[in-house]
Parts: sequence; C-alpha cells; structure tokens
Amino acid sequence: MNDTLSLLKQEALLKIKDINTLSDLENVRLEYLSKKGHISLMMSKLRDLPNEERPAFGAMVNTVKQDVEKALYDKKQILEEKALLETLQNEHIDVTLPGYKLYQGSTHPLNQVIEDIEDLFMGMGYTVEEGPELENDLYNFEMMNLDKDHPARDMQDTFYVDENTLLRTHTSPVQARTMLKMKGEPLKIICPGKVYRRDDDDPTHSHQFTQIEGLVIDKDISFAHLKDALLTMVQHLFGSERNIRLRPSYFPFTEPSVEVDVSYIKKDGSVGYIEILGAGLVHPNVLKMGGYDPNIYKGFAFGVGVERIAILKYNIDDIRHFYVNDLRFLNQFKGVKKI
Ligand code: FA5
Repeated sequence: MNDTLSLLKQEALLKIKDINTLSDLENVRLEYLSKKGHISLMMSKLRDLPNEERPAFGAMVNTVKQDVEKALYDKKQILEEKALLETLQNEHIDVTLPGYKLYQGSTHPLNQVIEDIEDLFMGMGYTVEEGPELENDLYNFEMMNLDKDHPARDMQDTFYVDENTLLRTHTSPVQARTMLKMKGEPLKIICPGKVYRRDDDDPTHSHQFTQIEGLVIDKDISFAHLKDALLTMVQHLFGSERNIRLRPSYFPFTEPSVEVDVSYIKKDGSVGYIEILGAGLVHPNVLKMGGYDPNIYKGFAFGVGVERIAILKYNIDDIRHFYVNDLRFLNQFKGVKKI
C-alpha cells in the first residue's frame, strides 16, 4: 500500500513538472485531488485496513496530498506569471502611434452674431429680454397696432395653433410684454429669438429665421437717437468704413418708419446697399397700449434679421446653410469668437 502511495506521488509530481499550461494543470489537480481522484480514493481505502494501521496510513495519504497540493500551487504561480508576461508583451503600447482625434463643437454662426450684438448693446446699458415663440395674437399683432382686420397682417402671415395663438412673426411682441412689465418706467432692451412666417424658402428667405428687436423708451427720444444706435451697430459689425441708408417704409407699430440698408463694395468697385432691418419711432398707439403717455414718452425701435447680418458678414450664398448642420459648413466658424 505504501509503495502504491509513493508511486502515485512520484507520478503526480512528474506530471506537474512537465505541464506548460494552466488548463493542463487544472486537469491534473482534478485527476488526483477531486472527490474521485487517485488520492481521495486512497483515503477511502482506510476503512479496509485494520484499526491499528489506519492512523499511520491516513497520515501518509495526507502528506502525499499536501505535497501534491504544494507542487500544484508552485506550478500555478510560475504559469500565471508566465501568462502575465506574455500578455504584457503582446499588449505593449506604442507611444509613437498618433492619438485619436476628439471633435470639438463650436458656437453656431447665428449665435455668434447674437452674442456679439448682445455684448455691444449691454455695453450701452441695454438689458436682454426674451419672449415665447408661441405667442398670443394680442402681443404679436393687436398691441403692435394691427387689429384683427388690419390689412398689414398679410405682410406677416404665419402658422396658427388656434384663433388667438400663433408662432410669432417677429420679435416685436417682446416690446409689448416688456412695456407692460415696466409699468411706465423708461426702458432700453434688446430681444433675440426665433420667428416664423409663411414665406417661401429661397437663398435669402426662410420660414423660420432669427431676429433681434431693439426698443428704447424715454422722455426725449428722437430719430437722431435711433440713427446713432443703428450706425453704431452696423459699424461694430461690419467696420467703421460702412455706412447706412434709411429708406421711408411702413410698419403699423412705428411712425415714421424706415428700412435700413448697409453699404458694401460691389465686384465692379461701386457702392451698393443691402437691407438688414426695419425701424422707426414707436407709434403713439403702441405706447398708449403699453401703458406710456405718448405726450410725455417717446421711443425708437428696430428689428434686425440675424441671418442677413451673418450672410453679409461671412459672404454666405444661401440662408439654408445655417439650418442643415453640415459640419463642413459649421467648421469654418470655429474660433471666429468675435465677428
Ligand atoms: C419686422 O419684422 C419688424 N417687426 C421690424 C421692426 C421692429 C420694424 C421694430 C420697426 C420697429 P420685417 O418684416 O421687415 O420687419 O423683418 C425685419 C428683418 O427680418 C428684415 O429686414 C430681414 O433682415 C429679416 N427677414 C424678414 N423676413 C425674412 C425671412 N423670411 N427670412 C430671413 N430673414 C427675414
């Protein structure tokens, strides 16, 4: 019996010595140490021995078992270390390879124009106001001096949700909302935002576009103040060599009303003008409805098309480029923080 045991031990240790993989090692462990393994079977033979031989034999089986376990453990350490080294060698990092390119977003060109105009006017004491895009007829039209049957409503046809709720056609309703909020106090505001019209899309028109409204109400406001504000804005945006041209126009909410063009140099070297905004002195009816006495207070207002500014500034040939989010277009405005 002792010989069988020592043969078993020798055989196990030899196998362990020759093994080269962790899975083979596990197989040997099962072969000798699992419930039905050779060493466990030796233990079960105890019950066939006479009582006095059992302790000595049991101790021998245990010693063999411990020796085999130790050999398995040692070999496992060696094989695991070898496997780790192999993995490290196979996965070594080539620090000379180029890194992954991380794409970085940037401010949309229309937002760059808005931020630039906001900065300019805030520096002149204006505050920024905003209003809802889904607007009441009251603010969009009636308080802007366009009652229900006013023919000039046709100039700004839009999308109606119900009889009194519509997508605003301009940023002018923020004028009415702010006047009511200010309860007759002087004010200086600009209001950027999206507006909607039932316009056909073409290179210079879109059914959704962006405007910035300006409104100043105080006691001694004249047309000269309006002209100065507009010239300051245009020269800030396009350079001090640019000029503006005011053409008589009509808006129900201003009297007198003007359309404002900016000068530019044509390809043949001559000077041309392009319309960018509508403006005027606030109509007395609008002041009255907003809670201001038109005999004491006067005001000027303007509404500028942000896309038109960006088109002129960056020489864009089609307004629709601003809305399709083509990265080849947008990437050109990266880093153009200030326009
Ligand atoms: C108005 O919207 C007036 N509310 C502006 C105003 C405010 C006048 C305060 C007086 C006092 P108008 O419809 O002209 O006006 O539009 C103003 C500007 O928006 C235009 O000069 C143009 O730059 C831009 N615009 C108008 N329609 C479109 C369109 N479909 N697509 C892109 N830009 C447009």
